[in-house]
Amino acid sequence: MVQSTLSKFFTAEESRNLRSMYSAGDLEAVILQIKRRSGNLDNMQLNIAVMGDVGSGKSTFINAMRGLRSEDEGAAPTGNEETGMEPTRYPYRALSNVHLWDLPGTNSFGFEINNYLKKVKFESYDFFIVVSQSRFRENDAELAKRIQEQGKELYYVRSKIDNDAHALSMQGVDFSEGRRTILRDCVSNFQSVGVTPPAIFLISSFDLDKYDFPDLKSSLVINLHSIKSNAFSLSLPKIMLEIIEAKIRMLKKRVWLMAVLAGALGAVPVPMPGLSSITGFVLTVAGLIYLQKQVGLNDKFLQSLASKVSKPTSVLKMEMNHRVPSKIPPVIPRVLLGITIVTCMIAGVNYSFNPVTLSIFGAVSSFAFTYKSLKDSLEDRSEAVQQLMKSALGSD
Ligand SMILES: Nc1nc2c(ncn2[C@@H]2O[C@H](COP(=O)(O)OP(=O)(O)OP(=O)(O)O)[C@@H](O)[C@H]2O)c(=O)[nH]1
Ligand SMILES: [Mg+2]
Repeated sequence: MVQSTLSKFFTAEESRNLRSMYSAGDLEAVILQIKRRSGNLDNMQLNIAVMGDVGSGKSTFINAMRGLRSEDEGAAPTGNEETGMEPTRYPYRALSNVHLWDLPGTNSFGFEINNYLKKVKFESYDFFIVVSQSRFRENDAELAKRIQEQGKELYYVRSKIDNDAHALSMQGVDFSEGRRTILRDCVSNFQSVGVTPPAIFLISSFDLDKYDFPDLKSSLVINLHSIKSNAFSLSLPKIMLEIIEAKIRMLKKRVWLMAVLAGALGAVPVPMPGLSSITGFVLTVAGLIYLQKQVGLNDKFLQSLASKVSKPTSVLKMEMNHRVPSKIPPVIPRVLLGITIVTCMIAGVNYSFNPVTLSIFGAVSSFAFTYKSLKDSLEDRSEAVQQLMKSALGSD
């Protein structure tokens, strides 16, 4: 369904170039190219999820947005027509590269919200329109909460307001008075569950010139740029991950090979206790230096990048939320010490141990030590690259 994050912002050729620039070790060029793109998001595809309970009026709303009636060709099926259990995409031609996704009703798969969110791939949408009819529902609040937790925004749409208007007039209540009451009620319901009240629109999908329907459409146009920018910022770690993943996969294989080599060296019977650990340690340090070069994070690089993105190096480092992984992680000396002690103990207390047992111990401990240290370091570094991207391109 929804495309990969990288291809949402870059063409296939640009994506290939970004990956090959990173493989060639030019992390700075990758970051600067992505920064350039952040200034021009016109071609970005924006996915708007239209959510809400079964029958709340989602499909009719999408048709209304697209200027279609239910019976028109290409319109979303509405009412009693069979509605799919898969999200369906409809182009919103009034805004280029914007798609409206008709999602199954929130209660379509039972009432377990996590199950529902997983099924509809909730995280893949950039913006949300939650459609609700006749009264505020628990599900609306829960959805809004989940959306805001992702750092994304939503519009809250009270649909079928023509029915409310009719009911109000039957009771002799002025619509603007009723409208105020509905809005107040929505706001206080959101607040009572700790949700910042979103923009609220009272609409009828049958009266497109009335109520808040025109307002909703123009708000979308006005906010489009900020919605796109927010989506782009939130996507930066994922974009970076997609760029670096091929190289990280390759490096994982190398980590494995280095660990096997350390294990093989550790198996060689040596007269001096602890020597196999030292061999493993030396190999691990060599591996760490290699990973540092390959992943491309060091002080010199950070200084150069900081000047290009106009941010102090210290801020970049801090926001990376990681130590600059140019030093040996503090856990290594401790692990090494532990291994040495254990080796010494085994060798010292049971000096008459059979050499095969000692070889097996040396091989396993060297392998495990090297593998764990390098794997952790690689994971740290790849996460640091993602954080760095966010920090280098994020606003202050
Ligand atoms: N009066 C009135 N009826 C509406 C409005 N919007 C939708 N309806 C009716 O409400 C019923 C359900 O509308 P749908 O658009 O199919 O609702 P849905 O949320 O897509 O339903 P599911 O796909 O089954 O979850 C239909 O009979 C629509 O004609 C509206 O603005 N006013
Ligand atoms: Mg529907």
